[in-house]
Amino acid sequence: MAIFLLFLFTVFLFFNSNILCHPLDPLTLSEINKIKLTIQNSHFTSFPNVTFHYIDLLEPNKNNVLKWLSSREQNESFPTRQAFVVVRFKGKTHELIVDLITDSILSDKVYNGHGYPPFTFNELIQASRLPFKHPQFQESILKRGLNLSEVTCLPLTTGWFGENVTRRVIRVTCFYRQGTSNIWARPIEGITLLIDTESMQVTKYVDRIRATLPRAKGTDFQSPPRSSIVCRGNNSNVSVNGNEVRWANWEFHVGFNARAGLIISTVSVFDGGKKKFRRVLYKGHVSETFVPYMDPDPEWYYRTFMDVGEFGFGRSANSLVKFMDCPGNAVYMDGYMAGADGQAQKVPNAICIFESYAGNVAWRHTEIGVPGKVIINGEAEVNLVVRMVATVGNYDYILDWEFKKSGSINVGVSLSGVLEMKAVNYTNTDQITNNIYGALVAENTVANNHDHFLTYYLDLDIDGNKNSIVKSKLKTERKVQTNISPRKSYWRVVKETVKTESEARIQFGLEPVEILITNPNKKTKIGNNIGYRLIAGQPVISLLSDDDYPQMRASYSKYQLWVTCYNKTERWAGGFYADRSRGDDGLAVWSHRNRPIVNKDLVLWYTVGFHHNPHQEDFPVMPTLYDGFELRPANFFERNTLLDNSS
Ligand SMILES: *[C@@H]1O[C@H](CO)[C@@H](O)[C@H](O)[C@H]1NC(C)=O
Ligand SMILES: *[C@@H]1O[C@H](CO)[C@@H](O)[C@H](O)[C@H]1NC(C)=O
Ligand SMILES: *[C@@H]1O[C@H](CO)[C@@H](O)[C@H](O)[C@H]1NC(C)=O
Ligand SMILES: *[C@@H]1O[C@H](CO)[C@@H](O)[C@H](O)[C@H]1NC(C)=O
Ligand SMILES: *[C@@H]1O[C@H](CO)[C@@H](O)[C@H](O)[C@H]1NC(C)=O
Ligand SMILES: *[C@@H]1O[C@H](CO)[C@@H](O)[C@H](O)[C@H]1NC(C)=O
Ligand SMILES: *[C@@H]1O[C@H](CO)[C@@H](O)[C@H](O)[C@H]1NC(C)=O
Ligand SMILES: *[C@@H]1O[C@H](CO)[C@@H](O)[C@H](O)[C@H]1NC(C)=O
Ligand SMILES: [Cu+2]
Repeated sequence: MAIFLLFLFTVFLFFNSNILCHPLDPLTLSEINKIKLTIQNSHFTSFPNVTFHYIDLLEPNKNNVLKWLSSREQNESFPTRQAFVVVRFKGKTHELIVDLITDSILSDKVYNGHGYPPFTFNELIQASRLPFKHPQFQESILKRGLNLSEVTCLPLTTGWFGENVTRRVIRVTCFYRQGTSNIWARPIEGITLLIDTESMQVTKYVDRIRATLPRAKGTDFQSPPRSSIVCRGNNSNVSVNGNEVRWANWEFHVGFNARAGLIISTVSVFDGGKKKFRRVLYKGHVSETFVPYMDPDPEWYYRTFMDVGEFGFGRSANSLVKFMDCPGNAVYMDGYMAGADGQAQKVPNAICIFESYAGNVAWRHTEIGVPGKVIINGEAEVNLVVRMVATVGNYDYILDWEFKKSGSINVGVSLSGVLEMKAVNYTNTDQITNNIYGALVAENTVANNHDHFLTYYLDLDIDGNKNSIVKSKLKTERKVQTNISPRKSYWRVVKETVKTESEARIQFGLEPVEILITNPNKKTKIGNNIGYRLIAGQPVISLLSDDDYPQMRASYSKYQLWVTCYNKTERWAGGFYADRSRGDDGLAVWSHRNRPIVNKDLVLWYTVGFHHNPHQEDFPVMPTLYDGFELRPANFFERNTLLDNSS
């Protein structure tokens, strides 16, 4: 959770190299600074007390973007260029729409619903410094025989547990740095600090229990640079023009914002048979994450993070490291966002794009049935990967979008980083008699059980806006005519078009079913509906009970797939104001309207999930663990498109 990564990379620039070429281009550095000025010169008279919590492009309407793209040669000006800004002023949350053509505030609405926008970095830093001035905390550290100068405190969002929320608050938890750079491995257990971030004061202090501080030895993960890196030449044949990427048979737009981080949009694939580009995905990105810990103790129960909404993957984006995060042939893009004061900040190299050859086969065949010949043919698989890495406190999420020449898109995440750990007196699993809510991974160190759910927003437009969802169920059939066949069973495909949003909540792994996103208005030459297939990853859903507060806030995590009708404002699965939310905004609420979804503009919401029951190898730092999903053409092309596009 939460933290200060951005500070390492914050650079203030006074020039702007970005030239806008696409209506979905992220806000540039100079645009962000212009927004700040517009708001500064507005009716917020005491500007220094306005804090910026969110700034993002307010996208033009989808139809206008699509119209612009289809006639871009004739039309230079964008449909609109506006920003959506959330500021806090005198204890209230204001939602502003700022027009970037006229430099004016088009609207200013006070938000009175549940939940709050993300904390600013300043708030997080101030909160994490407060314990050091608190006499009871100093005493607690002294009592434990520790040196206050070696203590690091970190802010954690506190969730919602049925209370009437009137103030923004945050928790702070502390660690002992001495002898290690892996601060998470030396938690100072038993202390709870609650901080009112409006007044910046400690409002609750509890020192409840003590546990042996885990030792520093063996916790460090720093190591000399590896020499095993294979440097390949500059063989990427990817064309990056502004934020637009063209590679092999693909063209798409790469965006970035503070909340989602990497955003892929207006994706089209070239059809070598039809000799034209065809649309696949209007927009895709991580919409929300949900990371609930499975420990009901007072120091732990509230750890039920929704990192994207409470903090932001973009705000947690790393400057990618060549040869570690991305190979030598990668090209990079920067990311821009606003600080608490509204000033633009840059994350250099926030995104990398590279051709990837992992030694795999795209297709092959050996034919020996042709008399007098042995025919061997095939193709090596070379893909294009777009990547960003978000480090949200202890965890690192490596987010990949991989485009294949076959027409498939692989989307996935590799988890790495450091576990959240709890200090205990146990030094051996044999001593444990009570429930420790996790696993002993080192002496005096429990790594708590938890989940990771990453919910993707996928506005698919398969060969056009209007799509349907078809379940292809595989049913075992026993009605075999025994007079003509000795077989007793086989499976056949039973296709069902999903009619409504409620029918489209799908839990994988219960029955053999393929999910197709079809365009019911278009068929292949031989009469099949044009479509794409969703190939799901591990079937993982939340196991919390429905009436548990974190589950109410992230109720969408009960199903791995949801489908809703496209609505421009319905984008953040956990609701826009995720901090201290109550689950009254978000995917589950929208889906309960139960709109018809046949031949409509549809949005898929797919959750990549992990139940993380830790093991010793995850300590002191975790080797990557991958899961994801594939969007694969299904009667989209007339045949294997690799044959039509091969050079
Ligand atoms: C800003 O807030 C601080 C603390 O709440 C207050 O003391 C100060 O007067 C405010 N400044 C303005 C210009 O309103
Ligand atoms: C150009 O874009 C503007 C603004 O969206 C629109 O009003 C106009 O009709 C467009 N012109 C053409 C030729 O597409
Ligand atoms: C406490 O830690 C600081 C910083 O590492 C060090 O300079 C100081 O000597 C330590 N104090 C004691 C009493 O060990
Ligand atoms: C929240 O406020 C309502 C209305 O003021 C009150 O009825 C309710 O008891 C309060 N709940 C809690 C948990 O304080
Ligand atoms: C851990 O051991 C210390 C010292 O024996 C004791 O004071 C403390 O209560 C123990 N903590 C727990 C949680 O049992
Ligand atoms: C490799 O690619 C980088 C980034 O596009 C470019 O700056 C560099 O000149 C290229 N080097 C060679 C040897 O082509
Ligand atoms: C690189 O891409 C361009 C345009 O897509 C294409 O014309 C060219 O043949 C490609 N070169 C290689 C070596 O693949
Ligand atoms: C779009 O979604 C918002 C938020 O859920 C809702 O208020 C609005 O009524 C929806 N619009 C339509 C046309 O359904
Ligand atoms: Cu984990």
